[in-house]
Amino acid sequence: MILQAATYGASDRPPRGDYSRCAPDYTCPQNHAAYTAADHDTYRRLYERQAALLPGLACDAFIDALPSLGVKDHIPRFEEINERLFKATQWEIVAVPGLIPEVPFFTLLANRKFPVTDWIRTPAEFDYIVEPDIFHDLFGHVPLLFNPVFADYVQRYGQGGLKADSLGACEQLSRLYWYTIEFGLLKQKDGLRAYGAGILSSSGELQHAVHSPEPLRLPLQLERTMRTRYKIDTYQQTYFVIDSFEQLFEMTAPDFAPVYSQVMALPEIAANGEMAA
Ligand code: HBI
Ligand code: FE
Repeated sequence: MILQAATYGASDRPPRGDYSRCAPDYTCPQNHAAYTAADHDTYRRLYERQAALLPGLACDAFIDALPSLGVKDHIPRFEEINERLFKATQWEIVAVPGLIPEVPFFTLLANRKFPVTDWIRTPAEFDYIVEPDIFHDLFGHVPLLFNPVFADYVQRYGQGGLKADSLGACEQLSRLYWYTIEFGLLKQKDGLRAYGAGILSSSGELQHAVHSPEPLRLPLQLERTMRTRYKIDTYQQTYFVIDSFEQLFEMTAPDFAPVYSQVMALPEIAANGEMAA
C-alpha cells in the first residue's frame, strides 16, 4: 500500500518518515529501542534550551502543563505519556511517520488521538527544521492537550475538518489550525503570551512572536483568519490573538458552512496582511 504523506503548503522535499510501515490510519508503533544515544541527547538538549526560554513568553496554561510531558533527559515512551494524558482529558498520542494527509489527520483528532511524529531531527538541524519532528509535536502540541478546554477545541477542530473536506474548504480550515494551534497568541493579564505549538517549540520565534514590532497582531476572527495565507518556512508575519481558550471553543460551536462560502467569495489576504489585488 503506497501511503502518500501530506506536506505543509508547497514544501517540495520528499517526506522523511518511513510510511511503508504504518497502518491504513497512518499510525505506526513507536519503536523506542530504535532511538540512538544521539537522538536522546538531541531531545534532552532541545528540551533544556526551550524550557529555559518559556518564562514571560509562554502562556501560563502551557507552563503549568509542561511537567506532565514527563522525562526530559531522553525521548519519552508514548505509552507513559498516555497513562497521564488519558486520565486528564481522555486524549492519547499515537505515533505517525510524519505529516499525514488531511482527512486521516482530522479523523485522528476527531477521535481524541493526536498524531506525534516518531523521528527526531539530526544534531545538524538542532536550530531549525522545516518538517515537524517528535520534539515539535511532543513539546509543542502535547502539554496543552492536558488542558480540558483546549483539548475539547482540538477535537472539535478535527470534527470540523471532516466537514470542511466534504465542502472543499480544507485550505480555509487549515489556516485556522495554523493561526491557532500552531501559531496562536493569548492575551493574559500580564501581557501577550504564546500558546501555538510552532512558536512554543521554536527557539527563535518565541521571542519574535511575543515582542517583535514587525508582525501584524490581530484579534482572532474566523473570516479574516481563514482568508489569510501562511508561510511554512519563515517566522509568521501575522499572528492572531485570543482572550481565552473558551473563546476558541465557543468559536467552533456554529456550523462553518456559511463562513466558508462567505470566505471563498472574498479575495485572499497575504501572510503579511496585504489584501490580494
Ligand atoms: N500531519 N502528522 C501531522 N501533523 C500535523 O500537524 C498535520 C498533519 N497533516 C495536515 C496538517 N497538519 C494540516 O494541514 C492541518 O491543517 C490539517
Ligand atoms: Fe504542529
